[in-house]
Amino acid sequence: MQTATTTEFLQRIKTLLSDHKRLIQRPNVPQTESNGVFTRYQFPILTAAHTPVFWRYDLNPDTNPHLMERQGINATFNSGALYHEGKFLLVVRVEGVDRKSFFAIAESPNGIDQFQFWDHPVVLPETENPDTNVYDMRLVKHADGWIYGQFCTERKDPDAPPGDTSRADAQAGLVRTRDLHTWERLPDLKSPSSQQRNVVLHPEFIDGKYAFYTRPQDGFIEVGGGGGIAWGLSESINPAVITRETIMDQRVYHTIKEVKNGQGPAPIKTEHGWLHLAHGVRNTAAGLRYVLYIFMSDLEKPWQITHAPAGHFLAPEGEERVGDVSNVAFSNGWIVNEQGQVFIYYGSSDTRMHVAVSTLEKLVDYCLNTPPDHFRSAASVQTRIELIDRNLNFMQQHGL
Ligand code: M1P
Repeated sequence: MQTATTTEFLQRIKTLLSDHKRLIQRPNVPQTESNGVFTRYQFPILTAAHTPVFWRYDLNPDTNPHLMERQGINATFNSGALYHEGKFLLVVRVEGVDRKSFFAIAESPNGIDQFQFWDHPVVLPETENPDTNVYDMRLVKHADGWIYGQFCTERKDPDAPPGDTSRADAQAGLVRTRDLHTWERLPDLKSPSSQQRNVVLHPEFIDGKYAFYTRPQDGFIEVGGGGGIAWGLSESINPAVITRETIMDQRVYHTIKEVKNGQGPAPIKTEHGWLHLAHGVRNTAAGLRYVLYIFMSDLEKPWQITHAPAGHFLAPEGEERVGDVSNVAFSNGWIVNEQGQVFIYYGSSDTRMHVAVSTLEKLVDYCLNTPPDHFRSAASVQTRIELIDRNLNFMQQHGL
């Protein structure tokens, strides 16, 4: 027979579970305002509160009589994405209160709500040099038949002077899987750069080789002289070794990618070229500002950019602007469905996940027909005056 205390304890668990279920099942709704390029959805699709109750609480009254959260979750953000067997899957960067990130799969039937975590996080095999922290996985279905995960593996910099407990070394970790349950760890990518982050595998072979978008950097935070999205080829994937990196999208003074940039998810193939989503970073008096931008590269030569709209495509707004690292929009996952809808998954301020929805047709149009950057205020004014004059004529003709 259950005692009154046990009954009360079980009732508290039931309340936790039903609150959680209500959160997961809350329908998401498109925001009423849209800039015509994409539509944001009103609610974050994943927050720390979306992680299962049984990941955080010890549910046994003998070992946790106060029903306390024993292993809190701090954030759920920067997720890779894959449409697999009819499901929208995110490989989420989950960060515990212990500051360690790990990966966990959340699935949704429609890509905009009901994201539910699988019962267990991903068990990521380690190399002989264990990762201290892992984050920001990109998922790529490659032409070779495997699903690859590329992520940042971070370890303490072995050359850090004594007493420097924050200097880190970032490299590109690689795993592969066929079912997203069992993962094979491959050696970390070797490249000419001392550090790497935001490394993404191109989904097709190029001249029979594996191709990578990389982000060479000199230090853990500063990219130093090596900044920009780069391109490199590797004869094999096990191990992946790039001997030559060429910058294909460089940082530029007084733009949204002045300080650094990085490839987002793997590009999407369209009849007009490869469609890319990336993040650009600039400095402000309030710290770094991360925004998303889009560009297109040549179908045969994906390292050659053909169209580059000026400025940001999506910037953090409203609650997205506030979090553990404020003023950050970051994306490493997007999905195209059979109807050509594009689900853009982005993390805000290193805290939560959102979705914005567009279509391939709109994104290609945005890419091909948005004016490029002319890098000077006077040139920007000129480009805008051309638009204004065309519009004033149109309005006059149509009695607007
Ligand atoms: O904190 C903002 C972002 O910082 C890093 O991005 P980048 O390598 O371009 O500086 C990453 O750690 C990313 O996860 C994070 O969102």
